[in-house]
Amino acid sequence: MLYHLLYPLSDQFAPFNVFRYITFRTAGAVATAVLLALLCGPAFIRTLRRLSVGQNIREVGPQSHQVKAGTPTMGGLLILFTLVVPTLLWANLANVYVWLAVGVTLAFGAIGFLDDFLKVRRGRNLGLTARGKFLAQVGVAALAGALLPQLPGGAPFSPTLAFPFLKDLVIDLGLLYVPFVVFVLVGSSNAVNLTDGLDGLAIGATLIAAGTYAVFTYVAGNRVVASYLQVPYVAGAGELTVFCGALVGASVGFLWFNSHPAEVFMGDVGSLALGGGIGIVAVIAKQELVLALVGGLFVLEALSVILQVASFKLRGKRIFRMAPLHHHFELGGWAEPKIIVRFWILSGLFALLSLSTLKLR
Ligand code: 57M
Repeated sequence: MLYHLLYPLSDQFAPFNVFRYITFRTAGAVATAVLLALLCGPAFIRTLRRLSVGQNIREVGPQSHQVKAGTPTMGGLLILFTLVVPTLLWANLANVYVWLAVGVTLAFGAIGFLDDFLKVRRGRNLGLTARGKFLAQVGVAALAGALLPQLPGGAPFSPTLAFPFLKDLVIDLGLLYVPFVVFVLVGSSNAVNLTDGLDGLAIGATLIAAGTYAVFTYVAGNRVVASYLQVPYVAGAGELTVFCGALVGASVGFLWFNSHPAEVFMGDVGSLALGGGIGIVAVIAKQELVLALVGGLFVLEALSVILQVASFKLRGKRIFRMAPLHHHFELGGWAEPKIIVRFWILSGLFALLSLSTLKLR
């Protein structure tokens, strides 16, 4: 909004010329999101407590988690508020990708909210059925995938898949594009959801992923840089850098309260939204395959569950002490903070590796 209000005044007041720069508006979005979260967080958490929106801890979990019972959950509402407001404040609202990213994030958040709300109201860790949740996610993702090539304004969005390292390999997915987008969005949403099992773990990894995609979207939206680095140019994708900046700020702000010992959990309203938001940014920037690297921790956590369940069903034996992976180390005697920080370090290394794909082609 500020872009539309202040940039036109740059003729009368030259300093307002800065509002044309994505970098400046991204920095503004980061700062606004952090400030908003730190200002609104305490009152928001008090409200969750007053409304008894507390986390039910499942028996199956590590005993160490029982002390967390009653921790306010649905903190994802604060993340969404401190993500969307700065985005609408600092991004160019004529950019259709901004609205698609915000829309997909909020839609996944709504699915998570319903799940959290049912869990809290029933006083048990049983919200939406796994099938219901999955179908709702597939529906939102399919709509986003179908809409993308039809979006008004800007250059037509081609349903193609680019590959990291292989600059000349671009495949037109045609009708397979929608199922592909569904796979990316539903996969990333559930991967973040599974990862969100230790204080600050998911939000810290999200912070790193959002900062990494701020680079990828900036590059994708800049014709000169995209051409130099030989990555797909997506006209208008640069505005998503502002969205990624707001997501970095919102993550920093939430981590302030979610750090161990957590005063609040994000809930499915947060984890599903964050995964959906990172996923749609990766799709628009045409950097979907590299998401497996940027979100390397999320992939490891999801894989650990898939392997554990498969092994349990096929062999009747577990591979890990418990899945997802963070519980395996917890049951192995690692302290929670140590697991969290080491997993963040892994996330950071994955992010650096992903950025190397910009150069190694
Ligand atoms: C998402 N939710 C946390 C919190 C958070 C198939 C199976 C692997 C599915 C999986 C599952 O149900 N995952 C659901 C993980 C839960 O966190 C809540 O959920 C929101 C995110 N969706 O925002 O509201 C618990 O995680 C802890 N937590 C923190 N700090 C945080 O900042 O400590 C969360 C955020 C919270 C809190 O204890 O209650 C969760 O873990 O459920 N199931 C599992 O992950 C279970 N693993 C399992 O069953 N493994 C089996 C097989 C079937 C894979 C095995 O290994 O044999 C774990 N679930 C629980 N505890 N509750 C086991 C440990």
